Amino acid sequence: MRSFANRFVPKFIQSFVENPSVYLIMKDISPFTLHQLGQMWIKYQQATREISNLAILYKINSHNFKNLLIVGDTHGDLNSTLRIVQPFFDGKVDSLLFLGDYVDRGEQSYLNFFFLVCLSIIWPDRVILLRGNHEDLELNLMFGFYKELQNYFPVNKELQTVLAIINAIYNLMPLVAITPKNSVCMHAGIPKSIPPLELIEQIPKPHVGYRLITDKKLKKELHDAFIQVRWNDPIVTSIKLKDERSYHGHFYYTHEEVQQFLKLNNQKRIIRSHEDSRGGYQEVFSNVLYHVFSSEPYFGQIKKAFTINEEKNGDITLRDLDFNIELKLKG
Ligand SMILES: [Mn+2]
Repeated sequence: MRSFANRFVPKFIQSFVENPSVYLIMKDISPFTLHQLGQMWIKYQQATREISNLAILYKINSHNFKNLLIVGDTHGDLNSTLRIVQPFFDGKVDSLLFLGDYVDRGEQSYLNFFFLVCLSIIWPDRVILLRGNHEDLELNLMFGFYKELQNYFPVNKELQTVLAIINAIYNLMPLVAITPKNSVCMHAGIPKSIPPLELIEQIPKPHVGYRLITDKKLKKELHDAFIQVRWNDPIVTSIKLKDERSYHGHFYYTHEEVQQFLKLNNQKRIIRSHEDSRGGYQEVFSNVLYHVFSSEPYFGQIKKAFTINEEKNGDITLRDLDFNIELKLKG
């Protein structure tokens, strides 16, 4: 079992992380008080501050890098999450990178979300949580998380406090991570403008700070990038659909655009999640765009879910949720 870091972590966070499945049976009773949730937000804020650049574009430190596990959408499925994090606790991987969408659709969004936030508080440089399109209160109203929270917090005033805490955490999450083997990881994909990574780095932190940007053109570019890295989908076609809207009402990007983006930013590949219709894994564009989804089973759409493992020696493997090797992608 991975030991807790020396830094001060409240006891309730430690006991939750040590035995999260105990809480799975408490459907309508929150394992945390409002005060504890507030403490989690403060601790998360401190943890993100400790690490440079964590809020927007996180470069995984190649100095300490050994073995990284990249995880797709888990959507309120704590059972899948608990299988996925096991090799981290067993010391088989030393870092976890989650691509977003921790809440909605599944039945345990509340526990799934705070379990991951707690891991990130304890190991801020080893457990990285990117923001997906479902880390958004408006979406949570429609896709289940809000309703689940109402069960835990039936008193409206309390519910509003909890929502404010959750929103504050959403607004601090990084949007893109770069691995030591030059994989650009983000929830959905590249913005329509095919920006340099330096532009993405300028997205305000917390993500609500756009009003402070006076340059109107820049403000729009940054806001578009903030939305589109969490929404845009790849499209397999030779026809360039530059202005075509995707299924989700955002934009498509092509194989050619992925190559352009990688060349511009001197990176090797993109790893993303977001679309359950692509199943647990897909090599969307040969060698340059990999899709991974990590919640199982997922409304009959995904029978088998996967994660991607990047190792120091350059091996990149596709693994199932119990860390068994399915396929060698590179190495
Ligand atoms: Mn998504």
